[in-house]
Amino acid sequence: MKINFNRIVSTLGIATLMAVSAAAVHAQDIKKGLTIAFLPKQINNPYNVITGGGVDEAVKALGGTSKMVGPSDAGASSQVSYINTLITQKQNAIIVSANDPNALLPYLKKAAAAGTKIVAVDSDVGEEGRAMFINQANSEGIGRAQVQLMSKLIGGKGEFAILSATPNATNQNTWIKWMEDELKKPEYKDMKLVKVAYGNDDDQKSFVETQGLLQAYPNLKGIISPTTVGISSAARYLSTSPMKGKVMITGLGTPNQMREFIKNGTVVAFQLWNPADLGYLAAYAAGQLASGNITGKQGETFTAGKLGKYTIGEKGEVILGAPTTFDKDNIDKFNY
Ligand code: RAM
Repeated sequence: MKINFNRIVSTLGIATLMAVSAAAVHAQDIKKGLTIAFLPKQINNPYNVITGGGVDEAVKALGGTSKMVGPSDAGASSQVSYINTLITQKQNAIIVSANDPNALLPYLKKAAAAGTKIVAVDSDVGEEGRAMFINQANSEGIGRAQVQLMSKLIGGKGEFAILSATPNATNQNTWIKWMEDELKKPEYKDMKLVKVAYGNDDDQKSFVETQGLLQAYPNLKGIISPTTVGISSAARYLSTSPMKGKVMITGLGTPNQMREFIKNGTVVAFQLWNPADLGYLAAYAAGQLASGNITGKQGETFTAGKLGKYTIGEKGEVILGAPTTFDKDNIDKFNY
């Protein structure tokens, strides 16, 4: 066979040129000196600190400046004053996880009118209040999986309660709605949801609420806590209670906060996604929006650095991926 070296060389040349120009276009695509602020539900929650780390990493990779600002409590209107300050500072984008979507809406609209791109992450503010929502996983899937896990843990039988975050948190309320829907299936006919309690993503309040649930419902077999603050407080309470081993706690927690409770047998299994990846993805979305590369419309695609390419779904939603289930066999593989 005759090898045509000229052809190989020129093909390689074209390929190299294409790669170089693609990289150049990509670099030009991002606005210079981006300013991106992350406003979590509360700043002193390890989950949000990890998410903020992901935001910082991505904004750095985009050549911009990031900061995390927010309240120390997850109260309904405690995020408002921060939005007002960010408007005055003319940030290019705000990434927000809402404690109460209704309380934030007018202020986020004001920010958008002033040219700031709004990306909701973790807990949505509703379509009117943002260009995109970066969801950790499919909300229906998260809700259904929590009930499936609880059913497995208590053998499909008995009373259980939910220990949620704040009463107005969009994410927890959406998940609870799907949990209730899952419970309608015939295979759960012997399981009964007796109460939804709210620990407000406050460690002490969640601890006291756990104690209250165990006292009020002596036949309680389980607690689902779909919040990293709630599940770790509930596990801490249970770990020294005579009900340890008799009541199953599951929900959404960070492996680092839950490790000791898995190891000492208080908790058998729980779930979460990587909060750092969530922040990283949200920051890339914010950077691409602020650079005018996307608008948040369904079907648009964008690249999110090391996480690769994402397509915007219905109502501006982008899903990070499927959650992980942690137990004693895999928990040590995770460090967040
Ligand atoms: C808490 C917050 C957050 C939620 C996680 C699972 O840290 O309520 O919004 O996504 O738990």
